[in-house]
This record gives sequence, C-alpha cells and structure tokens, in this order.
Amino acid sequence: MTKKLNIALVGNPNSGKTTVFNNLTGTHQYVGNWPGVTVEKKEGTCRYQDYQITVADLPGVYSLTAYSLDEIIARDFIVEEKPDVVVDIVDAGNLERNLYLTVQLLEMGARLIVALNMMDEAGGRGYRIDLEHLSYHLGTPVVPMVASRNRGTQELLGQIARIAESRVPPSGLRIDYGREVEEEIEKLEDLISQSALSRLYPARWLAVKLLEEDEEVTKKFKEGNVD
Ligand SMILES: Nc1nc2c(ncn2[C@@H]2O[C@H](COP(=O)(O)OP(=O)(O)OP(=O)(O)O)[C@@H](O)[C@H]2O)c(=O)[nH]1
Ligand SMILES: [Mg+2]
Repeated sequence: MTKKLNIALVGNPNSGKTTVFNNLTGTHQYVGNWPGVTVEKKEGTCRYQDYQITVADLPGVYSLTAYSLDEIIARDFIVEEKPDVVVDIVDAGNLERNLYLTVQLLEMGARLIVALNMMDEAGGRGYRIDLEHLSYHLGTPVVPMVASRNRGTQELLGQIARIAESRVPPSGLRIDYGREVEEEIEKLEDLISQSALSRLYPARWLAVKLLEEDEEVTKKFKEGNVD
C-alpha cells in the first residue's frame, strides 16, 4: 500500500535546496505561486519504497524571524502545513552561519533531518566535520551530501522514511536563555497555554517570539487570530 508523506526543503540561500529538490523529484515538478503573493512555489513528487513523497522547495532564508516575505512563507509553511519531515539543507562550508536556522527549526519542534550539503567544498577547504558528534548534539540525523553530483540522495530518502516511521515526537532543542529570560518565558508560556494559538504552535516558541517582539506573532495575539 502506498503511504503518503509531505516533506519540505528549507535552508539558507544558495545552500543547494533546488539541486536537492531536482535530484529527488526529477521531472515530476510543478511550479506555481504561494497563495496571495508572487513568490514562486515549487512542488514535486517522488517515490521511495512504499512512499509517495510530496516535496516543497521553500524560499532560501537565514532565519525564521518575520522580517521578510520569504521568511514568513517558510515559517508559515512549517508551522501551518506541518510537513511530516523538514529537511534542512546546510552548507557544510558555512556551518556556523547555517546552523542558526537549524536551531530555529528545532525550537519550532520540526521533525528535522540535517542534510549537510557541499561536503566537497568543505573538504576542499580542509574542514573535517564530525558527523556523529553533530548529530548527537542536534538530536537529528545528519546526512552528508554533494547534491551537485547527486551524492547522498538515497541516504537522505532512507532517513526520511526512517524518521517518518518513528512515532517518537521530535525532541526539540531547548536553549537555556538564562534565568531572567527563562522566568519571563515561563510566565508567558502559562498565559499562552490557555490561548487557542497554543494548539497550533509550541507555547515556548510563541513565548520566545513575543519576547523578541516578532511582528507576525504579536499580530496573531492581538487579532486573536487562530485560523
Ligand atoms: N560544489 C557544490 N556545489 C553545489 C552543491 N549543491 C549545489 N551546488 C551548486 O550551488 C549553487 C546553488 O544551488 P541551488 O540548488 O540553486 O541553491 P538554492 O539553495 O536552491 O538557492 P536559492 O533558491 O537561491 O536559495 C548551484 O550552482 C549548484 O550547482 C554541492 O554539493 N557542491
Ligand atoms: Mg532554489
């Protein structure tokens, strides 16, 4: 029996998302627009074992604050569509910059796989990345890839299937913001957990966003808008 899966590819601009997307979906692609805006939306499908996988290629973003339309599109897709698996395409040659987004995705409670792309360039620059160590600390699978040479695609699909099968909820990453901030987060979390919004988004994530004065999240609370 065919099982359906929805996955999303996210990552910094130029990290190789579309290359991975093409490797996964080949010619099974369709291009449209995100609802209400003229930003291109690419979706495609692929088959793997018993799975029929729908893949969305999200706009490239450095973070998931709400400063740009691209960030809002990527973030809304992840929190509202709740893809079964989110694949974070990370440029292995720019780990520090790229992992900022990874941490934000983990805080959102996404079921994440880190695709460590551009391993050829990282290797060329002499970087040696301890994949197991990285995977241990992030609490996610880490798949090394060279997407431009179609390397790592099968391993990625294998991890997607494995993660989708596991019924264990994503552990999420809990960053300790220090006592003062944590106290405020806790107070807000209590209030938020009584609101309808907390059914859609993780309460802790909402609390952090409110403290950051994130415009979109603040607006949602003001409007009492839960749909
Ligand atoms: N050396 C190397 N180049 C790669 C690799 N993967 C992708 N590229 C190249 O990197 C460039 C950017 O790749 P894209 O797939 O367009 O990146 P993207 O993340 O979709 O970019 P945006 O949509 O603009 O955010 C292209 O020239 C790719 O051929 C890789 O593993 N190694
Ligand atoms: Mg692209």
